Amino acid sequence: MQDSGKAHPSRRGLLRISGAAALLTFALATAAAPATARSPAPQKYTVVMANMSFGKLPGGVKVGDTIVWVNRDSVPHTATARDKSFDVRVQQGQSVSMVVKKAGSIAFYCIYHPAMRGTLTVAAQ
Ligand SMILES: [Cu+2]
Repeated sequence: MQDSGKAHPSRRGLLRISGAAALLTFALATAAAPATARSPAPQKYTVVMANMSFGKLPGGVKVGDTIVWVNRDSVPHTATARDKSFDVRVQQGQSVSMVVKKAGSIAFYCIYHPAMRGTLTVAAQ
């Protein structure tokens, strides 16, 4: 909102301010509908760790979605982002949920088995 810069705005100034408020209200109301339509509910995806590698990585992941890392091996694994944006430890036979916080093309690996690696592509919301 613009500041008129006057302690006692003229009648004309008040009219201008209320006109701006009406325009802003209109802009917010018209912007709200498409924004809602473009933001589907957060999705949940599964990535399997098996046979000492990461399984197929999901496409279409967005910030706010959940990834469930499932470890089907008999040793612990991690999914550790090289940029430190996530670091999930998953014991053998367990699964761990992670909410995706950051957009980008995020390379990750297992700290115990560095040959295990992948790249998760995340879109902004
Ligand atoms: Cu591992």
